[in-house]
Amino acid sequence: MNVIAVDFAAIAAIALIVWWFWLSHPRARRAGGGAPIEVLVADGVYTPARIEVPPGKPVVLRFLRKDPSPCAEKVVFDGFNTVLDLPLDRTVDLTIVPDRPGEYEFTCQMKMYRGTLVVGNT
Ligand SMILES: [Cu+2]
Repeated sequence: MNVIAVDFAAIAAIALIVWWFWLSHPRARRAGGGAPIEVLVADGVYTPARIEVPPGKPVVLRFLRKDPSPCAEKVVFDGFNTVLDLPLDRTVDLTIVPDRPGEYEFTCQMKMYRGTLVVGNT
């Protein structure tokens, strides 16, 4: 390998690191292009636990429950008057159209597992 090729590889690696740590937002998941947002239910948490969506557009949340605890068998969206049954190891889609900006919690029945749907233009 010649020296210039090595330099390009180093620059690409640095760019990737910069993107990963400063420019991407790994803790919050943002909706885009109408693709389902996958939410994993495992070990007592929803991942991602914070989901950002724009208002006025249908959003598909695709829950996959890997947590055998009975606690995980339902997810409750109080702000949308919705309760969803989550069978183990199967995906369940929930389509909602959040028309008002705000933060909406989703939880298990006993509110031990918690997530937030953030509706806004941020
Ligand atoms: Cu619970």
